[in-house]
Amino acid sequence: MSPTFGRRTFFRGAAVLLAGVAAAACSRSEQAPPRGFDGDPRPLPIPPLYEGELIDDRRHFQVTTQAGSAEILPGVDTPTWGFSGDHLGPTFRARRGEKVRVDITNELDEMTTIHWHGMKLPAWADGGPHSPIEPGATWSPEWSVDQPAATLWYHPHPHEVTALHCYRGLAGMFILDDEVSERLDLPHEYGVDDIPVIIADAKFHADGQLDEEIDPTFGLLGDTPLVNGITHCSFAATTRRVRLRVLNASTMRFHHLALADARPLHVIASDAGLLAAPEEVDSVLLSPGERVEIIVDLKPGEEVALESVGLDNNFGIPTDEYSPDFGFADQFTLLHMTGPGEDAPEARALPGELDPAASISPEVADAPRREFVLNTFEINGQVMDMNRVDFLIDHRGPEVWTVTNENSDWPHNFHVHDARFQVLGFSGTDVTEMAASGWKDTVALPPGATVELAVEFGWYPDNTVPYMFHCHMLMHEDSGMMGQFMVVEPGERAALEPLSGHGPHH
Ligand SMILES: [Cu+2]
Repeated sequence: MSPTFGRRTFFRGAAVLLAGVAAAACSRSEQAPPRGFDGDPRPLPIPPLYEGELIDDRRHFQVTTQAGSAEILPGVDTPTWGFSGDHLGPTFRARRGEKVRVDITNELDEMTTIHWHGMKLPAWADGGPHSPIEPGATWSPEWSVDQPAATLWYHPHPHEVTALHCYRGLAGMFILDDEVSERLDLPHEYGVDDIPVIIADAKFHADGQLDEEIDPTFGLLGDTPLVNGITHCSFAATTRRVRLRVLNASTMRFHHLALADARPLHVIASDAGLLAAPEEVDSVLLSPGERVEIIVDLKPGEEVALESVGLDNNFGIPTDEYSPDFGFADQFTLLHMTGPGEDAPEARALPGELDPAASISPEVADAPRREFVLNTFEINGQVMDMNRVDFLIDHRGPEVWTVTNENSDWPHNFHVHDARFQVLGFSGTDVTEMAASGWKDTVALPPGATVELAVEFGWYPDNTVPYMFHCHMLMHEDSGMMGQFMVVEPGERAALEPLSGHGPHH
């Protein structure tokens, strides 16, 4: 029996968007489901695992960025971009202590960059807007993995066109392992019981081409959710316990994740690695760029779906006719799951302790403090300028950053490169769904909210190349909601090489 289409699955704008496109498609709920959701679900595609070539203690990876086409919708070829393939990219895997080198050859006909989201690494290797890879060129960053096990990801970061490059399909997962993660009794067989779940969204023209019109308010916010690159899919578990590594790779959409039968989620890891202990929650909110690892136990023959359930509070955004609808009340079935056969061995008790080091808080009583105010496309009243370095960090210790969303009816989030942070607390909002456990690198901000962060940086002093901090709603980032900082030796001044036509617009 195939899983049925849940009552929660509908999209408020679907009736309009689907008019004349899929009017004939049968719908089992009153509202039409997004396009591609009729019929039985297809098997969840699993991006290939890519462990590179280990030579001595150096792991060597090679990828291309290329154009292709993919069957995002069943039976329809949609032009897409991918890494070493048509759409999305392989899942990189490396271990703490290893050196990593990646050769990225750009086979697209325009410049892009590749950024390692969540990685602590030298600024020249970070892949931000200052590291363009021109068509036909190969860029070869190298770094040493020196951070705890985590689910990271990689995606383009060219100034002003990041959203479009990600939307076309350039996104992949980067799993890091370490001694702690390898010792734990957690599902760890990639594609079997350790499953990447890359959530994105799209909007389509009638012919199945991606609709790339960038709305001045919503950017490339899509009406159709995709998991690992396709609509409406199902994972057939062969074990009673699965670990979902969930990445919100959407350019603009937040997802409030829950299981369809409202059973609790067991969260084991946040953006930057394992929690100190599993946390049982009813739901978890992922803003663009955030990750969460959850454990789901499935009985033989059982069916359950991972859903995006609407937020009753609309993330603190007024629901009057003047306020934009960013989709916080939308409900989607993201991924159907079916349980294993009767002969699947019982799962053991979940470890009570995961990574004890994750509970250690940085000492911030005397730490330097900085304030960031987000408003429309500006941070602290300024839009991004690739020739302006906003501040220097010339010490090895943590800092306390206070970030405020000053907009009354826009959501934002905040991501810091070469860093991880703990959320010290939120104020100025009644919304409580923001993911705040453990070490993170991206945090969601409802309208009016202030969040206080204890931030730790990777120490790779370099006064020539900056790191980025920005809103990870990619249309906001592309529109200027980004700034630059450098990590430098004590007392050192910035020596940023001025860019002259070095960006995407030559
Ligand atoms: Cu924003």
